[in-house]
Amino acid sequence: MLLFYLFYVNLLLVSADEAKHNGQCDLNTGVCEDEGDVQIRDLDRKKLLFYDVNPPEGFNLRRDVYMRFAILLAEAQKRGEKLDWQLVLPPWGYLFHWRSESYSGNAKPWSKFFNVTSLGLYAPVIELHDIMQNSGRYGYKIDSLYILQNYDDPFKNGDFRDKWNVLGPCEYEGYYWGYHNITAKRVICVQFQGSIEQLWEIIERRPKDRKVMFSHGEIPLHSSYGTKSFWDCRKSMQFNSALIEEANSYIVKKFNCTKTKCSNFLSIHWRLQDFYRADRSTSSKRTAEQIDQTVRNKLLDIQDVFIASDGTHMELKSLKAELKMLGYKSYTYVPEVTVYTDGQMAIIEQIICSRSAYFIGTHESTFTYRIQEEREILGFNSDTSFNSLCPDVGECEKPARWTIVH
Ligand SMILES: Nc1nc2c(ncn2[C@@H]2O[C@H](COP(=O)(O)OP(=O)(O)OP(=O)(O)O)[C@@H](O)[C@H]2O)c(=O)[nH]1
Ligand SMILES: *[C@@H]1O[C@H](CO)[C@@H](O)[C@H](O)[C@H]1NC(C)=O
Ligand SMILES: *[C@@H]1O[C@H](CO)[C@@H](O)[C@H](O)[C@H]1NC(C)=O
Ligand SMILES: *[C@@H]1O[C@H](CO)[C@@H](O)[C@H](O)[C@H]1NC(C)=O
Ligand SMILES: [Mg+2]
Repeated sequence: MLLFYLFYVNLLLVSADEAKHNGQCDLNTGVCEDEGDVQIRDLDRKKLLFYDVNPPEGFNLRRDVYMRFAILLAEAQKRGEKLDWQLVLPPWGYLFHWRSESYSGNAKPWSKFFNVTSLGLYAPVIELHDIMQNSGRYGYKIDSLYILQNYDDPFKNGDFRDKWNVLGPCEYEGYYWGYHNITAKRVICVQFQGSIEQLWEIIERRPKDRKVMFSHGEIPLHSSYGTKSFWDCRKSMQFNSALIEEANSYIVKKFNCTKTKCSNFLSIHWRLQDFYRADRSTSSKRTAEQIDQTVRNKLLDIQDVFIASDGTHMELKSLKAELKMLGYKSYTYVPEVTVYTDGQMAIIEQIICSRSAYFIGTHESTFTYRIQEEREILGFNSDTSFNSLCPDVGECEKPARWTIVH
């Protein structure tokens, strides 16, 4: 096929009087590849694993989906298998929560949020734009795109077990992260449940495939949640250094703390907006009261409270007023320069929370989970991290403790 292609192109070349080029040339424009394009062939020798995630999922769940794929690949390579595979980092398109960002269609690379070098020390990763820059002028074709779907009845016969089942060719309704020039040679729907390790079985259906994509990457589950590999991967997810610097300087300025683990402020993650539900949410009054109870019960020598929240201006004003009445000084992160995007500001707030003496999060929020993990990595006593606000009404559940494994 490739031979035929080159031959055909060369014929065209000759007729276009551009015989001096030996590489590939665009059939429409007659433009021939330059030296940079030679890298494509190197990339072509790599096998690439792509995935996308259900559009409504937020940033912090997506971080967990990344970990499932990164661990899948890293674990295989530790066994000496799949050494020629790389994981393509799916750029960050428009997310529901990023309100102030107009949807420009420009998906953001991972490097805006994370240190990709550090990710790469755990698993072989590559940013999508790095592939596209080298994709030549022919657009980009994925060999097989598998669209994962849940089973209608995951607990059939009372047990949830690993399984998958090919349904057949179907349509992709996604948008390839906004890249109009990516297509797939074949699109296949697959019912799937259970461990992500099963993806290798699906890939092995077509051993010649070099570029394989899974849509709905959130469906396969961790095969080893909370294990050492889980934490090794989690540790490699270092944030972009400019965001860390920004959080550092905020912490120095507001709390005069230069240590990693600060002792003089408490932080909370007060999740509202789409999370709000009468039997799950905590009012500003009850939030302030719980902070005060914590400080008293734990005998913390703290007057400063950092608030991370997606609440409205009014909600925050109300919480700050409640805290003031109880004798606390409260802080929110407001950037001095508007160079940071919504997603980046959320990370800066997470970093600040991860360094406070004590943290209280929102029950069942993945934004909170990521802060708790960060605190485990920094070596805080778990008692200071796995706490969540009790809702005004209803039961007050204790958060699960996923403590670090070294
Ligand atoms: N700046 C800021 N943004 C927040 C905060 N809490 C939530 N957000 C925004 O809302 C998004 C949270 O959505 P997710 O990442 O899905 O996390 P979650 O909604 O808390 O958790 P799940 O929906 O249970 O997965 C973040 O990425 C932010 O954009 C906060 O404290 N500060
Ligand atoms: C990214 O992470 C690597 C590995 O931990 C580190 O050596 C490097 O300094 C980091 N880059 C930046 C810009 O901080
Ligand atoms: C595909 O599109 C992206 C931007 O959407 C562009 O950067 C890239 O050069 C294009 N590649 C090809 C092969 O057309
Ligand atoms: C900041 O902390 C240092 C010790 O870590 C202390 O010497 C200094 O007085 C503090 N500054 C303020 C303004 O509190
Ligand atoms: Mg969410």
